[in-house]
Amino acid sequence: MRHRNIVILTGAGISAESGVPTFRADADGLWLGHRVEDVATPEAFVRDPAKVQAFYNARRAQLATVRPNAAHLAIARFAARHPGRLTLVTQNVDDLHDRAHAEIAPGPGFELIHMHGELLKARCTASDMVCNWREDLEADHPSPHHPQGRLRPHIVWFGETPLEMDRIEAALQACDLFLSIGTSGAVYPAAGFVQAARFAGARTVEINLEPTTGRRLFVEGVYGPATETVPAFLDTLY
Ligand code: BV8
Repeated sequence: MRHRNIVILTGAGISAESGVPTFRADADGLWLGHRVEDVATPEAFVRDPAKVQAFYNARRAQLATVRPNAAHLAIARFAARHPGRLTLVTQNVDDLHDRAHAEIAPGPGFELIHMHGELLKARCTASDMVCNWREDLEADHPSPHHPQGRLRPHIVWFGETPLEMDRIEAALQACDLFLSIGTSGAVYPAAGFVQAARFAGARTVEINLEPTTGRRLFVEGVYGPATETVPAFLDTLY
């Protein structure tokens, strides 16, 4: 085993070949056809809750039509046999990693962290209680957890604090291999994880369709579609 403690960061690119659209595909800088500030900030939710809920309702409903791809499954197969620690930190709010690891049970050292939340969960605005949620959310959706609460998507919007940062930082400090898969490195703090990994002395590899603007922060780069590059790269680890 060449590496004991591994951190894998994934972004929208790992789900692209499953049919889940990436964020920065449109040249006009729109985010899935919307301006970020109109659908992915707390201010947007206060200003126009119906628009924000509809944006997430459509993405939540789309999950029923997609499946994990060969890249998700390759990570799950690796997690099943890796005897050390494997921390999979995803920026994605889809459940494709969850489904892959439900299909192929991981080893004891595995953890999956959704640092930007999950489409299939809702959060009470009064109690912060999080519950599984598969249906549409209405603009002013009463919360079952609190009489004054409303249900919002359990999503980390711009300007909000990502989830599980302590666990992520601990994993980065202990890692000897850091893989960044299918992310443009446009959003912080996720885009800064590679620096923490390098500071910890880890081997750093960017695996993406093409080199990103953060390419120079990685010692190695592997380029091509994730369904080809991820299984091939993980095979080199044993
Ligand atoms: C924070 C959930 C403090 C929503 C997302 C002013 C005010 C407040 C904050 C800021 C500010 N200025 C800057 C900031 C920080 C801000 C930020 O980074 N802004 C950017 C725009 C500059 N960040 C925040 O606000 C974060 N919070 O900073 O709090 C803090 C910090 C540290 C510790 C404590 C507190 C919160 C950001 C979270 C926003 N929510 N998602 C939703 O999904 O609707 S972000 C969203 O976009 C994703 O989750 C992801 O993180 C991000 C980037 O997307 P990617 O996954 O990289 O996708 P993208 O389309 O960009 O790239 C896809 C890549 O895949 C491409 O490179 C492509 O080549 C590749 N690809 C395509 N196909 C394939 C492929 N690769 C392989 N195979 C293929 N087939």
